[in-house]
Amino acid sequence: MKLFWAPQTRSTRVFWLLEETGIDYETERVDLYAEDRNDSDEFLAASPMGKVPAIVDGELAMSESAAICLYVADRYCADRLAPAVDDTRRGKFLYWTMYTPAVIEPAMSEQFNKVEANRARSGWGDFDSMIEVFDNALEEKEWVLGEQFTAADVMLGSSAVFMRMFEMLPDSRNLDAYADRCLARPAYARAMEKSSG
Ligand SMILES: N[C@@H](CCC(=O)N[C@@H](CS)C(=O)NCC(=O)O)C(=O)O
Repeated sequence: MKLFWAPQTRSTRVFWLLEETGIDYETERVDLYAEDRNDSDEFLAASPMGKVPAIVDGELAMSESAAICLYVADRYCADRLAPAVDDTRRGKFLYWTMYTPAVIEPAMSEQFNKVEANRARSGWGDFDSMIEVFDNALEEKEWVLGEQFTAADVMLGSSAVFMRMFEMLPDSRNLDAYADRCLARPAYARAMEKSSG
């Protein structure tokens, strides 16, 4: 498996997931800010929009961090990082893995850019409802599905850490403690080291 990445981007979450799996992988850094950016055909086949992260795994070339997390967890770490398809927790696992790109990120972007929210018309609701739902999901839980850490926590945890870094995380005991638990994982520390550039 090869991971295309750039420092301080969503690539970190895929590094984190790969470190959680323990599988071997190689990496190729993409210079997103090069003046004469000349992306390789291999990278563009994986990421037609030229965005990181992206992976190539044998004949598969793909991008979108949540899709990559689902693919890698299912393919290489089923049961440990992803509940099986016939596990009753599977639906919530999919819901929470997609919550980052479908709800957290658009709501964050709206908040950050001071765009007026329209809760009913936006698929992601608004920033405050996004936080409330996220926070409630972690009430008395270590990880979003309970005791088991999964790929959904990689997506959600990276978002919680990111929001805290940008001082967007409101006072919330659950989310703050969750971000701390993510940061304390050895795989997270290894991912930060490898993706710091
Ligand atoms: N929805 C995508 C977003 C990917 C994305 O926006 N990547 C940014 C870095 S975090 C990027 O590659 N930007 C550079 C560019 O668009 O040229 C995902 O979750 O993977």
